[in-house]
Amino acid sequence: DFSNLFARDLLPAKNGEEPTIQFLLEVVEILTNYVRKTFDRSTKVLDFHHPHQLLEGMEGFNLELSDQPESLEQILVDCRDTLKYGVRTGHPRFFNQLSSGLDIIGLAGEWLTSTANTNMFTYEIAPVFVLMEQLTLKKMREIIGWTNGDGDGLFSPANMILILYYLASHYSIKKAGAVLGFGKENVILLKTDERGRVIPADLEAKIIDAKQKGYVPLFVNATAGTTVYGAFDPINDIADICEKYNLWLHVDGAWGGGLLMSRKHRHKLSGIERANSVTWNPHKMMGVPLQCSAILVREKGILQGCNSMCAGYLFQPDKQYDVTYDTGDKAIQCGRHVDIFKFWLMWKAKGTIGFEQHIDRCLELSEYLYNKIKNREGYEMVFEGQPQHTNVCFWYIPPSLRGMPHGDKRREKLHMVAPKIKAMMMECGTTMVGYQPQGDKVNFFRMVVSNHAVTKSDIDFLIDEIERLGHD
Ligand code: ABU
Repeated sequence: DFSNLFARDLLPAKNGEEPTIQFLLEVVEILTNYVRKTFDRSTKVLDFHHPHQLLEGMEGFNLELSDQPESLEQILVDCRDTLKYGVRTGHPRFFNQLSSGLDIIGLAGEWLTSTANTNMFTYEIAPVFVLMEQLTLKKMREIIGWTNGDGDGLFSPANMILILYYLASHYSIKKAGAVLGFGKENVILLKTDERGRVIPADLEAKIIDAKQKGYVPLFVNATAGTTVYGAFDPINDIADICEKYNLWLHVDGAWGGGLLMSRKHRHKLSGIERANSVTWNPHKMMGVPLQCSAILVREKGILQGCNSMCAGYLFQPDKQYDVTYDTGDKAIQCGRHVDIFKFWLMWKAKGTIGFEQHIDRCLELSEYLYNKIKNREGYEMVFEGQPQHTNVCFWYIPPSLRGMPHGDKRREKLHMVAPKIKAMMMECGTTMVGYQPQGDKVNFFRMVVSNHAVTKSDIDFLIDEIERLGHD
């Protein structure tokens, strides 16, 4: 009975050991129940409520903060309800985001990380985690193809760390241009082909144009796995141009970097070893719990050189150990969360081979979806041909629009279809998939697979659900 117990009764309180253990066991039961149900397809993906409903308070669950402490019983209710009204991103029918799934080893790693509750900035308080990070980053650099895995890196949300100028890419690059003081107008967008891949000739033309205007181009971002189309830019062609004009080449492999683990698919990133820097987010395609985002650079010492502020109270040079293991001065922030342990633990538990199997399987599942719908009545693909990544982009055409001539009226109506179906999916709680417009294309569905729990039956379910909800 926790109704008469409060946080003050837990450790470090005198006699706090027993209630602490009992309380934590209750929490573990809540979490393990949640985990069990996440993989149970009869459980909904979400129990949707509008913001005003949650803010007004649900029965027994009030988001308002109070002056007086709540009992541990209420705290346990708060834990249960927080999960109840959230979204099960590990559910096999959650396809909404590039990061999805619930890896049990990764979860254990995250729990351990929170228990250790330390900070990555110095070896003195995170000796094991700092070494794990260094070894894992070296392994990733070897996989990229940099000689001996030399270079540097950090697990830290990444694109902002780099100096930015040219792109055809994720909006974070444009945002970084603004934050870093270059200005959005100095971030130049490149033309892409119908599949969303940069056209190298356009890059070269824009470099020449910028130089003629007296600007100094310095940075090119190539994307390996764009967010919507899953497109891979031709890195070798872009690298040739960067070498010719002496520009820094960054490869944003946040989404597509995971394919480096697959002997079958890594050719899509061919040329990545020529990059000066790479972003690679294991929390996306590799199923590592959020957040786990690596920035890797080929030149050793450059992170320290760019970011070091030598804060004397943290990075004393006269410590008794090799202070090059104090990684904090390389980062743009001070405190840094331990993102490495869950990834390192998963790598230990699966082996490199396990990640390869995961990647290959996700790609096979999206191929299954593509083959299922490419000629199916009521579907139109957004671009021709097999997708490069797991992104399958398509329109669902409800029966009432199928005979309608192409033109503004049809476009207007089609634009409303995906949001309407998505809203119904969320109200029913059965599945979630993303949609968006892109350029002159009206709203379409973007299906992605990165969750190791997904099977062909879940892909079939999604299609059945779209047709059930979209049947007018
Ligand atoms: N970093 C972009 C992720 C967007 C998405 O999950 O769709």
